[in-house]
Amino acid sequence: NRTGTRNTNVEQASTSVTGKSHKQPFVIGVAGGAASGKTVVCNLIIEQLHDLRVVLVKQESFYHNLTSKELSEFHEYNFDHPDAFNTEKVLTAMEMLKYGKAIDIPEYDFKSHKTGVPRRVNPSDVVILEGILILYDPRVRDMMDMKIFVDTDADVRLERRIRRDTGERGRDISLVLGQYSKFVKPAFDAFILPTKKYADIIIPHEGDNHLTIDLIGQHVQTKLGQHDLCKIYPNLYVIQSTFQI
Ligand code: UZR
Repeated sequence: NRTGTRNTNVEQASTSVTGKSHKQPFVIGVAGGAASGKTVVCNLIIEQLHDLRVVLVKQESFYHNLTSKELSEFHEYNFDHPDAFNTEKVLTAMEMLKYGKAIDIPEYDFKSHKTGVPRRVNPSDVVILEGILILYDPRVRDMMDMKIFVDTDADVRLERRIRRDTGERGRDISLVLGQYSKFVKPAFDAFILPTKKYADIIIPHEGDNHLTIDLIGQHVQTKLGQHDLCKIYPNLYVIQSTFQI
C-alpha cells in the first residue's frame, strides 16, 4: 500500500537522524472572505511546490454537526461565525500532523451541510490550512509558519458566490442574497477582515499573482532546506570527532 509506505518513510526519516526529534511540516494558513479565491491560491502554491509532499486541510471539514432542527432551517444558521467551527479539533489535527501522525479528516458537503467520508491525511513537508476564519484563533495562528490573506473586493466575492452557490451548491439566488446580507457580509466585517492584520502576505486576487506565488515557493523551499541542514550537521560532527580520535 503506497500510502502506508509513504507514512512509514516519513516516520523513519524523522527519527533516524536526530534520534528524538522529527521533521515538522511547514504550515501555511490561507484566509480570506467566502469566494475570495482561496482555493485558486492554494492550488497555485501546491503546483509551485510540486516536488514536495503538500497536504491541504480545509477549515470547513471542522464545521460543528448541525442538529436536525438547525439543518431544517439551515438558511438561519450562521456558518460564517467563528463558533460554527470546532477549533479544538483543528488544533488536535494539526498537532498530529506536526508530530508525524496520519489523521482522518472528513470532506464537507455544502449541499447536505454535513461532513462525509473521512480522507486519510498523511504527514507531509507542507500543510496548507485554508478557510474563511483560519487566522481567527491565536492558537491556530501560532502553529503557522506563514499566514496569507486573499484580499478580493466585496462585489467580486458576491458575484462569484452567486455563481458558485446557485451552480455547484444548488441554491436559490434569493436564498444566497438573503444569507449574504444577514450573515456573510456582517461576519466578514466583524471577524474575517480583522484577521487581515495577522497576514504576512496579502494577495490581491484580481491580478497576476505569479511573482507572489513564486516567492512563497522559494521561501518554503529555503526554510525546509535549512531544517535539513540543521539535521545534517550533528551527523557531520559525529563523523569528524570519530576521525580525530
Ligand atoms: P468558501 N457555507 C454554506 O453556504 N453552507 C454550508 O453548509 C457551510 C458553509 C458557506 C458559508 C461561508 N456561509 O460563507 C462559505 N454561509 O461557505 C465559505 N452562509 O466558503 O471558504 O469555500 O468560500
